[in-house]
Amino acid sequence: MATTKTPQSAGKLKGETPAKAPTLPAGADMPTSYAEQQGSGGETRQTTSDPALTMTTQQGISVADDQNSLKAGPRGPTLLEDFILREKIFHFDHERIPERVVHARGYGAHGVFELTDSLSEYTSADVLGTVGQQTETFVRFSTVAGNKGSFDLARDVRGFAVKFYTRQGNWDIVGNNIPVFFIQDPIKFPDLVHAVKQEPDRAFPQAQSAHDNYWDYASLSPEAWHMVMWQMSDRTIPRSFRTIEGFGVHSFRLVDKAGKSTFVKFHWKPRQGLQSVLWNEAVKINGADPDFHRRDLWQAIESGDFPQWDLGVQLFDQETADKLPFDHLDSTKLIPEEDVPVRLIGTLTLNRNVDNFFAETEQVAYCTQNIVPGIDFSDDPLLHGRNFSYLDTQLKRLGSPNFTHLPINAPRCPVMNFQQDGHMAMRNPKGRVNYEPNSWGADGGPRENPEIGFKSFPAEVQGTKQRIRSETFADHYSQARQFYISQQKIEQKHIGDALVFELSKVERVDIRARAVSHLRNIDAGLAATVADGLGMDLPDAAKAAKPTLDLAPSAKLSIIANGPDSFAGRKLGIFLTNGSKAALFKALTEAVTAERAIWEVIAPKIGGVTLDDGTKVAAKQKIDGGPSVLYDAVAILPSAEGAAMLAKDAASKDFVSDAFGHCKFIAHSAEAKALFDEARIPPERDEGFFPLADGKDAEGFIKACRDLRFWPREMKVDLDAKSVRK
Ligand code: HDE
Repeated sequence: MATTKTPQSAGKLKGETPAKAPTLPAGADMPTSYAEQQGSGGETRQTTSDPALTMTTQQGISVADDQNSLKAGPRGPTLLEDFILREKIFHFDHERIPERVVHARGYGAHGVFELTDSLSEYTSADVLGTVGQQTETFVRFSTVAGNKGSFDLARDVRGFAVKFYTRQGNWDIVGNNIPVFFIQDPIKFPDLVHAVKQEPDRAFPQAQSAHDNYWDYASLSPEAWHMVMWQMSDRTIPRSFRTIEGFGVHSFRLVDKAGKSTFVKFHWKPRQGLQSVLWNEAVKINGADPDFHRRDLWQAIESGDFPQWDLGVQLFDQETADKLPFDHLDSTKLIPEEDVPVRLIGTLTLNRNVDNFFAETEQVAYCTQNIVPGIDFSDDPLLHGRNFSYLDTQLKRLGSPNFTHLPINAPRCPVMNFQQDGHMAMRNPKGRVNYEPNSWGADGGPRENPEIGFKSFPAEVQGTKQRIRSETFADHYSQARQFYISQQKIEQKHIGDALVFELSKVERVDIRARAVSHLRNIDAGLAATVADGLGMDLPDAAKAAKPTLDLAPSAKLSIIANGPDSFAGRKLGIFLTNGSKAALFKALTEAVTAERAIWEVIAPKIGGVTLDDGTKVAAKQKIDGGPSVLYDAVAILPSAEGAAMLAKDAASKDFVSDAFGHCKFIAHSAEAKALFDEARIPPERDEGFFPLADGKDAEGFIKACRDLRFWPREMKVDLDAKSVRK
């Protein structure tokens, strides 16, 4: 008897009568596709009589029972003959692929890139040529040091990797949210990564640089200190993936049709503005919602609030490069925007969440070597190391040279060559010819195309073979100082706080001292602040290969100077109790919605509250699960009775005192006073507090929230603020 299956009748053998659906008790809610019954173990069994819904093995054999393995007698032993059990467990045992060595924790989304300004004058790349052209993209954001299951708000660099599926093949910009890197030579990368990840004997700390090994390495590596300054800034605790910049870091080349080359650095500028959280907040968010960043991105896209970035380019020629006070091939340096302006040429919009995290986000394989005709590499040695590493790592992680056959990695343009076979090959050419040159004429398969094929820029190279670092890479502190003096006062304070925090976790005193010795070459005030914060004497300055230059500050390096101009896309937490004023709640939610921001209700019980006019409002969070760290600003609107009750509740008091300590804008009803008093909020309210009496107050409050925080408060609530440099 023929037993072949068609896709339409998958699961059903021809000529077979489907089993009868079991009957449910009268009145039971009968699902259309399956019936429910109790299994012999008391569990719910869901069976179907629809062949199209019938479960099968990987070989397509219909499964009658997925809850009980085949046993000799009801109490076993289990029989080896049970191929259904063995196949299911076998597949489960092999579900994991190795996580990425670095950037293991990440989150991806699909999007589209639209060109708004043509670069055809500089490059033959099709993707950068025609204004209005749209190119499909896939973006993956990540942290670097933590394992796949680590928390989102680690103090860490964020990866910002973009794959463009262009008509000329895949182009990847595998960048970070920081424009420079820790090291100048790829041979150092394994040591850097070993040093920052968990210490090998004890396997902790997870996802943090605050430990001896990291600071031992950094303090022995002067080239790392520009990046260390960025790492200790609030750039490494972003509010959202939506609020980070992206940088290609290295110089690349654009090459025009005539073969002329122009250097280029790539930038992603978030339309949402730069935003970060405070360190104490980050620590608490990690406990309250370890998935804070992925949830935020997923929710924004799911609700249609698509995040956008402008792609910017810094274009410069060799002559300009020669005038810079450092070498643009050194990845520990950036080119200030004041020296070479960023030209915005297109917009990236993330508009679709993945259907399957594993298939897309986990299996996407970015490679710095993925460039298209019209784009080429510079001589940056770090980039050359990466060009080897990314291809190599995909073989380990994805297990086959055919990783480009996976839908997330497959180019959207034709792929034709004579590479063949290998594990899991999906793209298998037909025909007799699998080599070239061949003389099979029209049946001979793809041919080279000297006209449009990729040609490397014919840069002249010469030199003696040697293991040496260029003298032009030797200034390690000037740009570190420039970064520090470009920060606003409160940002400088945060850098000092972060250094003190991290070095306080370092056990060896000599490592702490060696770290501070570098700060002396960067900024005397910062070095003094950190030494004081650590309770140690100021060490001698580290030996510098070159004197530190006084470069002009660059406003583009500050987060606060490049923040958002509205509260759009951010989240207000509204804390309600029974009897809260309906008029205030209504005015507030209207003002938030008008600003294109979102709000969430927190209440003593998840079932919600009844307002003073009898309206019932559902809660999104019960107070214990919705601490104020999950919100950008808060409104505390209890009734008098509610406030008296909350004043006795630890979680409610934490909600208020954290919002206060984290410098949030706080709207409140007059009745909230009882709670504020118990939470020991100072009775004199600063200008970050907004008493709400009517709808107009609500608008004023939301307008104030456009600023990230009420920063003047931080100087009052933080003991370390005393030591901030005047
Ligand atoms: Fe990476 N890096 N990297 N890196 N990197 C990887 O590739 C490497 C560097 C960056 O979301 C790995 O597919 C070397 C700089 C991102 O999938 C690996 C060196 C920058 C991602 C690797 C560097 C980055 C990675 C691990 C020094 C910013 C995540 C898994 C020469 C410009 C991409 C993988 C994603 C991932 C090697 C330095 C960014 C091991 C050898 C500089 C965003 O191949």
